[in-house]
Amino acid sequence: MPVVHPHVSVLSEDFAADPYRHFARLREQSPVHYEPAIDSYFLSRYEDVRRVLTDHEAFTTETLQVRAEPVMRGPVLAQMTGAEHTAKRKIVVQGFTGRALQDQIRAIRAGAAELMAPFLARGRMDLVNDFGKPLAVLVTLDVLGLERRDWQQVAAWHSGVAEFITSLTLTPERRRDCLECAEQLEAYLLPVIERRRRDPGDDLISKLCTAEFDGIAMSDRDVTALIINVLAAATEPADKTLALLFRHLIEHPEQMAQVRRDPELLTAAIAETLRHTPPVQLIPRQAEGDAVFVGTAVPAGATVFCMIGAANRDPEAFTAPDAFDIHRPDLGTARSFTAAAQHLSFGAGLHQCVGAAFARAEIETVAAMLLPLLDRVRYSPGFQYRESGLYTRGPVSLSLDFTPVR
Ligand code: 2IO
Repeated sequence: MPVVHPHVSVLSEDFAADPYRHFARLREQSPVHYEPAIDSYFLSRYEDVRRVLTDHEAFTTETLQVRAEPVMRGPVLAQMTGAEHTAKRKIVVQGFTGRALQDQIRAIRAGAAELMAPFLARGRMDLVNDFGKPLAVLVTLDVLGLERRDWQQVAAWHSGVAEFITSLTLTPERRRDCLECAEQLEAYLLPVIERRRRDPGDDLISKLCTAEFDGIAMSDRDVTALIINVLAAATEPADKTLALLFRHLIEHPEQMAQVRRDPELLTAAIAETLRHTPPVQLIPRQAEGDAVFVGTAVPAGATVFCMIGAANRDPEAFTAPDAFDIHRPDLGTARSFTAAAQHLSFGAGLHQCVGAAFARAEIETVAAMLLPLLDRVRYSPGFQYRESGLYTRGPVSLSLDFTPVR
């Protein structure tokens, strides 16, 4: 029987209010923490998390069949293995690097400029709700080649899909609503896919429709799942990362001043934001066989959640891990968006985030535009900082006052 620690439940309100307060105790006293209510194990040590993510044969992504496929309407990239995975991953990587990425950066600039314009003269903006969330959806629509004018509808369907994949528990009613969102999104996408097959353009959907691997093209179901996968993965963490970056820089005025003076430091600030407060806090895997961690056994078939926030704060991996420090020598900024990253915020191993370079470009582009325009940026009077989410986590809002720059 697994040991249950009644004093710390990952599902408690206390944990949800501030997970970071519990990480040290979990790593030290319950590094393989079992939650009976959802029959899952939570790993919090850096070494264990890295092992699970990199040993993709012992810890598979099969759990996504129930955690993602119902709303993705088909298999996503992370579920695939072998030759199929290699080929389809290559196609998606191509859609997010090189010339495609250069075009995307132009679209990000244009979208960001348009969205921030009405707030600049006012000297007040909620970085999450006024700016980050709509921007994340608009940018993703541009990348996919979907109509910008449908953004509110797509955003609404997306939140149902995101709720499904990022919930540890769902009531039957919420589950039904989420599935309904996914079905409507699928119905919206199918005619688009049909049109792109006939008349492809430069966008990612066209690439997915026309790409071939070993002479086999992707089915409508494959393309649908990959579109919804990209929609969720590019939208859900984006506003959170941007807001967390500004939160850290406001809380550390000396580091804010350094980044303003030397914009080259922005990359390090984003990498440290990802390490310190990862927007994706949990990555699920399924144990293929019986496994043992620091003396605790995990049975074959068990669901194992990698706690990214806890692993990134492990003193065995980073010195003074709770400090936000863009100059930390163990961050390895240059590697932070590649397979050699020290932090685990993009995962690790075979299924490491395909969008890491895109994510970096997006946050860097937008933050570099915002910083010079938000002079003396600070929290609005009476603003109370609050985060939400266990799976993906970020500020509920970030109301900022600033001196408009003419
Ligand atoms: C549906 C949490 C949005 C991914 C999942 C299989 C998506 C997969 C992730 C991230 C971010 C999501 N998992 N990106 O954790 O593609």
